Amino acid sequence: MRVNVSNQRDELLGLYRQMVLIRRFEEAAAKAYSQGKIGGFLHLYIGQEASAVGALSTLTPNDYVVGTYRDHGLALARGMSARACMAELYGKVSGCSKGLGGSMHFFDAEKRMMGGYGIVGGHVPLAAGCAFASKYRGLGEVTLCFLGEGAVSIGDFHEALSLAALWKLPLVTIVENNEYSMGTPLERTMSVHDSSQKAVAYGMSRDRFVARDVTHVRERVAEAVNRARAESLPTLIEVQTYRYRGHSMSDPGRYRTADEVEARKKDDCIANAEKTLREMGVHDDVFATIEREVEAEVEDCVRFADESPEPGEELIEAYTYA
Ligand SMILES: Cc1ncc(C[n+]2csc(CCOP(=O)(O)OP(=O)(O)O)c2C)c(N)n1
Repeated sequence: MRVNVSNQRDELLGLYRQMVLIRRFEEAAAKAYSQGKIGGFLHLYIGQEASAVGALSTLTPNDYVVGTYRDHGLALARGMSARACMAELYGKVSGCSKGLGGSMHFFDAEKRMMGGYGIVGGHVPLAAGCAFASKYRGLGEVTLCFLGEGAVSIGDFHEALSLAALWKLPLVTIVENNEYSMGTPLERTMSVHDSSQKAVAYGMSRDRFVARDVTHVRERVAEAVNRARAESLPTLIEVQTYRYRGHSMSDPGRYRTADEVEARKKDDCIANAEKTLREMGVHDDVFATIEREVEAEVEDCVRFADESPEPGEELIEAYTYA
Protein backbone atom coordinates (compact mmCIF):
# COMPACT_ATOMS: atom_id res chain seq x y z
CA MET A 1 0.00 0.00 0.00
CA ARG A 2 1.30 3.47 -0.87
CA VAL A 3 1.58 5.71 2.15
CA ASN A 4 0.44 9.29 1.56
CA VAL A 5 3.31 11.29 3.09
CA SER A 6 1.72 14.71 2.69
CA ASN A 7 -1.41 13.53 4.56
CA GLN A 8 0.74 12.23 7.40
CA ARG A 9 2.64 15.52 7.48
CA ASP A 10 -0.51 17.65 7.51
CA GLU A 11 -2.03 15.49 10.23
CA LEU A 12 1.10 15.81 12.39
CA LEU A 13 1.26 19.56 11.75
CA GLY A 14 -2.29 19.88 13.11
CA LEU A 15 -1.42 17.89 16.23
CA TYR A 16 1.82 19.87 16.66
CA ARG A 17 -0.09 23.16 16.50
CA GLN A 18 -2.53 22.00 19.18
CA MET A 19 0.34 21.00 21.48
CA VAL A 20 2.03 24.38 20.99
CA LEU A 21 -1.27 26.15 21.72
CA ILE A 22 -1.71 24.23 24.98
CA ARG A 23 1.84 24.98 26.09
CA ARG A 24 1.72 28.71 25.26
CA PHE A 25 -1.76 29.00 26.80
CA GLU A 26 -0.49 27.51 30.05
CA GLU A 27 2.67 29.62 30.07
CA ALA A 28 0.43 32.68 29.79
CA ALA A 29 -1.81 31.30 32.56
CA ALA A 30 1.23 30.81 34.84
CA LYS A 31 2.26 34.42 34.18
CA ALA A 32 -1.25 35.72 34.92
CA TYR A 33 -1.31 33.64 38.10
CA SER A 34 1.96 35.17 39.30
CA GLN A 35 0.46 38.62 38.57
CA GLY A 36 -2.45 37.80 40.87
CA LYS A 37 -4.99 37.79 38.04
CA ILE A 38 -5.89 34.13 38.59
CA GLY A 39 -6.83 32.83 42.02
CA GLY A 40 -7.37 29.38 43.50
CA PHE A 41 -5.69 26.33 42.04
CA LEU A 42 -3.85 26.10 38.75
CA HIS A 43 -2.55 22.67 37.72
CA LEU A 44 -0.44 22.85 34.58
CA TYR A 45 -0.20 20.12 31.96
CA ILE A 46 3.13 21.27 30.49
CA GLY A 47 5.12 18.23 29.34
CA GLN A 48 2.06 15.96 28.97
CA GLU A 49 0.54 17.54 25.82
CA ALA A 50 1.03 14.55 23.49
CA SER A 51 -1.28 12.51 25.68
CA ALA A 52 -4.40 14.70 25.38
CA VAL A 53 -3.75 15.78 21.80
CA GLY A 54 -2.99 12.29 20.46
CA ALA A 55 -5.86 10.67 22.35
CA LEU A 56 -8.55 13.24 21.57
CA SER A 57 -7.61 13.31 17.89
CA THR A 58 -9.22 9.85 17.62
CA LEU A 59 -12.68 11.06 18.67
CA THR A 60 -15.70 12.28 16.73
CA PRO A 61 -17.65 15.38 17.87
CA ASN A 62 -20.30 13.12 19.46
CA ASP A 63 -17.89 11.33 21.80
CA TYR A 64 -17.45 12.34 25.43
CA VAL A 65 -14.39 13.45 27.38
CA VAL A 66 -14.14 13.41 31.19
CA GLY A 67 -11.01 14.50 33.04
CA THR A 68 -9.39 15.61 36.26
CA TYR A 69 -8.54 19.07 37.57
CA ARG A 70 -5.51 19.04 35.19
CA ASP A 71 -7.90 19.79 32.37
CA HIS A 72 -6.65 22.73 30.26
CA GLY A 73 -4.95 20.47 27.71
CA LEU A 74 -8.05 18.30 27.35
CA ALA A 75 -10.30 21.32 26.86
CA LEU A 76 -8.12 22.92 24.19
CA ALA A 77 -7.51 19.60 22.44
CA ARG A 78 -11.29 19.13 22.40
CA GLY A 79 -11.61 22.41 20.51
CA MET A 80 -12.96 24.57 23.34
CA SER A 81 -12.25 28.24 22.75
CA ALA A 82 -9.05 29.58 24.29
CA ARG A 83 -10.99 32.73 25.20
CA ALA A 84 -13.61 30.83 27.24
CA CYS A 85 -10.87 28.78 28.92
CA MET A 86 -8.67 31.75 29.87
CA ALA A 87 -11.68 33.74 31.08
CA GLU A 88 -12.64 30.77 33.27
CA LEU A 89 -9.19 30.84 34.87
CA TYR A 90 -9.71 34.54 35.58
CA GLY A 91 -13.10 33.77 37.20
CA LYS A 92 -14.87 35.91 34.61
CA VAL A 93 -18.49 35.53 33.57
CA SER A 94 -17.44 34.88 29.97
CA GLY A 95 -15.61 31.72 31.09
CA CYS A 96 -16.69 28.26 29.98
CA SER A 97 -18.23 27.64 33.43
CA LYS A 98 -19.30 31.27 33.90
CA GLY A 99 -16.25 31.89 36.07
CA LEU A 100 -17.67 29.72 38.86
CA GLY A 101 -15.50 26.67 38.26
CA GLY A 102 -12.02 27.98 37.60
CA SER A 103 -9.06 25.92 36.46
CA MET A 104 -10.35 22.57 37.74
CA HIS A 105 -13.83 22.74 36.23
CA PHE A 106 -13.63 23.39 32.51
CA PHE A 107 -16.88 22.26 30.90
CA ASP A 108 -18.51 22.54 27.49
CA ALA A 109 -21.66 20.51 26.82
CA GLU A 110 -21.60 21.31 23.11
CA LYS A 111 -18.07 19.94 22.75
CA ARG A 112 -19.02 17.07 25.06
CA MET A 113 -16.20 18.02 27.41
CA MET A 114 -17.97 16.89 30.58
CA GLY A 115 -15.44 18.40 33.02
CA GLY A 116 -12.84 18.94 34.94
CA TYR A 117 -13.24 17.26 38.44
CA GLY A 118 -11.34 17.96 41.67
CA ILE A 119 -12.04 14.79 43.65
CA VAL A 120 -9.30 12.30 42.79
CA GLY A 121 -10.92 9.26 41.12
CA GLY A 122 -14.45 10.56 41.73
CA HIS A 123 -15.06 11.27 38.06
CA VAL A 124 -14.38 7.74 36.76
CA PRO A 125 -17.92 6.51 37.67
CA LEU A 126 -19.31 9.62 35.93
CA ALA A 127 -17.41 8.64 32.78
CA ALA A 128 -18.77 5.10 33.07
CA GLY A 129 -22.23 6.67 33.35
CA CYS A 130 -21.70 8.62 30.13
CA ALA A 131 -20.61 5.43 28.38
CA PHE A 132 -23.62 3.59 29.82
CA ALA A 133 -26.00 6.29 28.51
CA SER A 134 -24.48 6.08 25.03
CA LYS A 135 -24.78 2.29 24.98
CA TYR A 136 -28.33 2.30 26.40
CA ARG A 137 -29.41 4.69 23.66
CA GLY A 138 -27.50 2.77 21.00
CA LEU A 139 -25.68 5.85 19.75
CA GLY A 140 -22.27 4.37 19.00
CA GLU A 141 -20.50 7.07 21.03
CA VAL A 142 -17.29 6.54 22.98
CA THR A 143 -16.26 8.09 26.30
CA LEU A 144 -12.62 8.88 27.00
CA CYS A 145 -11.77 9.27 30.69
CA PHE A 146 -8.45 10.67 31.94
CA LEU A 147 -7.00 10.29 35.42
CA GLY A 148 -3.64 10.37 37.17
CA GLU A 149 -1.89 7.28 38.52
CA GLY A 150 -2.70 8.57 42.01
CA ALA A 151 -6.38 7.81 41.33
CA VAL A 152 -5.74 4.15 40.56
CA SER A 153 -5.74 3.27 44.27
CA ILE A 154 -9.11 4.95 44.83
CA GLY A 155 -12.21 2.77 45.18
CA ASP A 156 -14.25 4.73 42.64
CA PHE A 157 -11.79 3.76 39.91
CA HIS A 158 -12.27 0.03 40.60
CA GLU A 159 -16.05 0.23 40.94
CA ALA A 160 -16.27 2.03 37.61
CA LEU A 161 -13.95 -0.41 35.83
CA SER A 162 -15.75 -3.38 37.30
CA LEU A 163 -19.10 -2.21 35.91
CA ALA A 164 -17.59 -1.04 32.62
CA ALA A 165 -16.27 -4.56 32.05
CA LEU A 166 -19.43 -6.29 33.28
CA TRP A 167 -21.74 -4.15 31.16
CA LYS A 168 -19.31 -3.92 28.21
CA LEU A 169 -19.32 -0.13 28.13
CA PRO A 170 -17.70 1.89 25.33
CA LEU A 171 -15.27 3.48 27.79
CA VAL A 172 -11.55 4.10 27.27
CA THR A 173 -9.88 4.93 30.58
CA ILE A 174 -6.49 6.61 30.27
CA VAL A 175 -4.21 6.73 33.30
CA GLU A 176 -1.69 9.49 32.72
CA ASN A 177 1.23 8.24 34.76
CA ASN A 178 3.38 11.33 35.34
CA GLU A 179 5.23 9.51 38.14
CA TYR A 180 4.10 11.77 41.01
CA SER A 181 0.87 12.23 42.92
CA MET A 182 1.44 15.72 44.24
CA GLY A 183 4.89 15.15 45.81
CA THR A 184 4.61 11.39 46.28
CA PRO A 185 6.43 9.16 43.79
CA LEU A 186 4.61 6.18 42.31
CA GLU A 187 6.81 3.67 44.17
CA ARG A 188 5.39 4.90 47.47
CA THR A 189 1.73 4.61 46.51
CA MET A 190 1.41 1.45 44.40
CA SER A 191 2.69 -2.10 44.84
CA VAL A 192 2.27 -2.70 41.10
CA HIS A 193 3.90 0.02 39.01
CA ASP A 194 2.17 -0.80 35.72
CA SER A 195 -1.35 0.43 36.39
CA SER A 196 -2.68 -1.13 33.18
CA GLN A 197 -2.37 -4.48 35.01
CA LYS A 198 -5.46 -3.50 37.02
CA ALA A 199 -7.46 -4.28 33.87
CA VAL A 200 -6.62 -7.97 34.21
CA ALA A 201 -8.77 -8.22 37.35
CA TYR A 202 -11.79 -7.15 35.32
CA GLY A 203 -11.06 -9.13 32.16
CA MET A 204 -10.62 -5.88 30.29
CA SER A 205 -8.25 -5.09 27.38
CA ARG A 206 -5.25 -3.02 28.33
CA ASP A 207 -2.35 -1.15 26.83
CA ARG A 208 0.68 0.81 28.05
CA PHE A 209 3.11 3.08 26.22
CA VAL A 210 5.24 6.23 26.52
CA ALA A 211 3.74 9.50 25.25
CA ARG A 212 6.83 10.90 23.56
CA ASP A 213 5.38 10.80 20.02
CA VAL A 214 1.91 12.26 19.49
CA THR A 215 1.27 10.14 16.39
CA HIS A 216 2.08 7.01 18.33
CA VAL A 217 -0.38 8.04 21.07
CA ARG A 218 -3.01 8.62 18.39
CA GLU A 219 -2.48 5.18 16.84
CA ARG A 220 -2.54 3.28 20.12
CA VAL A 221 -5.58 5.10 21.53
CA ALA A 222 -7.34 4.65 18.18
CA GLU A 223 -7.18 0.86 18.67
CA ALA A 224 -9.02 1.20 21.98
CA VAL A 225 -11.52 3.74 20.64
CA ASN A 226 -12.26 1.46 17.67
CA ARG A 227 -12.80 -1.48 20.06
CA ALA A 228 -15.19 0.64 22.12
CA ARG A 229 -17.11 1.87 19.09
CA ALA A 230 -17.26 -1.33 17.04
CA GLU A 231 -17.54 -3.93 19.81
CA SER A 232 -18.69 -1.86 22.80
CA LEU A 233 -15.75 -3.02 24.91
CA PRO A 234 -13.79 -1.00 27.46
CA THR A 235 -10.00 -0.60 27.60
CA LEU A 236 -7.61 0.58 30.29
CA ILE A 237 -4.51 2.39 29.01
CA GLU A 238 -1.53 3.65 30.96
CA VAL A 239 0.18 6.52 29.19
CA GLN A 240 3.65 7.15 30.62
CA THR A 241 4.36 10.86 30.72
CA TYR A 242 5.94 13.57 32.88
CA ARG A 243 4.95 17.01 34.08
CA TYR A 244 7.66 19.67 34.07
CA ARG A 245 6.00 22.05 36.55
CA GLY A 246 4.93 21.45 40.13
CA HIS A 247 1.68 19.68 40.99
CA SER A 248 0.05 23.11 41.09
CA MET A 249 1.39 26.66 41.13
CA SER A 250 2.00 26.47 44.90
CA ASP A 251 4.30 23.44 44.61
CA PRO A 252 8.05 24.23 44.43
CA GLY A 253 8.71 20.56 43.53
CA ARG A 254 11.39 19.82 46.13
CA TYR A 255 10.71 16.09 45.94
CA ARG A 256 12.65 15.74 42.67
CA THR A 257 15.94 17.13 41.40
CA ALA A 258 16.39 19.79 38.74
CA ASP A 259 18.60 17.28 36.90
CA GLU A 260 15.71 14.80 36.72
CA VAL A 261 13.38 17.41 35.23
CA GLU A 262 16.01 18.64 32.75
CA ALA A 263 16.72 15.06 31.64
CA ARG A 264 13.02 14.49 30.96
CA LYS A 265 12.73 17.74 28.99
CA LYS A 266 15.24 16.27 26.52
CA ASP A 267 12.46 13.88 25.43
CA ASP A 268 9.89 16.63 24.99
CA CYS A 269 6.81 15.71 22.93
CA ILE A 270 6.68 19.06 21.10
CA ALA A 271 10.40 18.99 20.24
CA ASN A 272 10.00 15.37 19.11
CA ALA A 273 7.10 16.29 16.79
CA GLU A 274 9.12 19.20 15.38
CA LYS A 275 12.04 16.87 14.66
CA THR A 276 9.78 14.43 12.81
CA LEU A 277 8.19 17.26 10.82
CA ARG A 278 11.61 18.57 9.80
CA GLU A 279 12.51 15.08 8.62
CA MET A 280 9.28 15.20 6.57
CA GLY A 281 10.51 18.38 4.89
CA VAL A 282 8.78 21.08 6.94
CA HIS A 283 10.90 24.25 7.06
CA ASP A 284 11.54 27.11 9.52
CA ASP A 285 8.92 29.41 7.99
CA VAL A 286 6.10 26.96 8.79
CA PHE A 287 7.16 26.69 12.44
CA ALA A 288 7.53 30.47 12.66
CA THR A 289 4.01 30.95 11.26
CA ILE A 290 2.51 28.47 13.72
CA GLU A 291 4.35 30.16 16.60
CA ARG A 292 3.13 33.59 15.48
CA GLU A 293 -0.49 32.46 15.05
CA VAL A 294 -0.55 30.68 18.40
CA GLU A 295 1.02 33.68 20.12
CA ALA A 296 -1.68 35.93 18.64
CA GLU A 297 -4.43 33.53 19.79
CA VAL A 298 -3.02 33.42 23.31
CA GLU A 299 -2.57 37.22 23.48
CA ASP A 300 -6.16 37.57 22.30
CA CYS A 301 -7.54 35.22 24.95
CA VAL A 302 -5.58 36.97 27.73
CA ARG A 303 -6.92 40.35 26.57
CA PHE A 304 -10.44 38.91 26.42
CA ALA A 305 -10.13 37.54 29.97
CA ASP A 306 -8.69 40.82 31.25
CA GLU A 307 -11.51 42.85 29.72
CA SER A 308 -14.43 40.52 30.58
CA PRO A 309 -16.74 41.46 33.47
CA GLU A 310 -16.74 39.74 36.85
CA PRO A 311 -19.78 37.48 37.56
CA GLY A 312 -22.67 39.44 39.06
CA GLU A 313 -24.67 38.62 42.19
CA GLU A 314 -27.46 37.08 40.08
CA LEU A 315 -25.24 34.04 39.44
CA ILE A 316 -25.11 33.23 43.15
CA GLU A 317 -28.83 32.43 43.27
CA ALA A 318 -28.99 30.96 39.79
CA TYR A 319 -26.53 28.17 40.61
CA THR A 320 -27.13 27.55 44.32
CA TYR A 321 -29.48 24.86 45.63
CA ALA A 322 -31.21 25.90 48.84
C1 LIG B 1 -10.27 12.00 47.09
C2 LIG B 1 -9.16 13.03 47.08
N1 LIG B 1 -8.09 12.83 47.88
C3 LIG B 1 -7.09 13.74 47.88
C4 LIG B 1 -7.15 14.86 47.09
C5 LIG B 1 -6.00 15.85 47.07
N2 LIG B 1 -5.24 15.70 45.84
C6 LIG B 1 -5.46 16.50 44.79
S1 LIG B 1 -4.53 16.10 43.48
C7 LIG B 1 -3.81 14.81 44.28
C8 LIG B 1 -2.77 13.98 43.59
C9 LIG B 1 -3.30 13.16 42.48
O1 LIG B 1 -2.26 12.69 41.67
P1 LIG B 1 -2.50 11.92 40.34
O2 LIG B 1 -3.79 11.19 40.39
O3 LIG B 1 -1.29 11.13 40.04
O4 LIG B 1 -2.71 13.06 39.23
P2 LIG B 1 -1.75 14.24 38.76
O5 LIG B 1 -2.00 15.39 39.69
O6 LIG B 1 -0.36 13.73 38.82
O7 LIG B 1 -2.18 14.58 37.38
C10 LIG B 1 -4.31 14.71 45.57
C11 LIG B 1 -3.87 13.70 46.54
C12 LIG B 1 -8.30 15.03 46.29
N3 LIG B 1 -8.43 16.09 45.49
N4 LIG B 1 -9.28 14.10 46.29
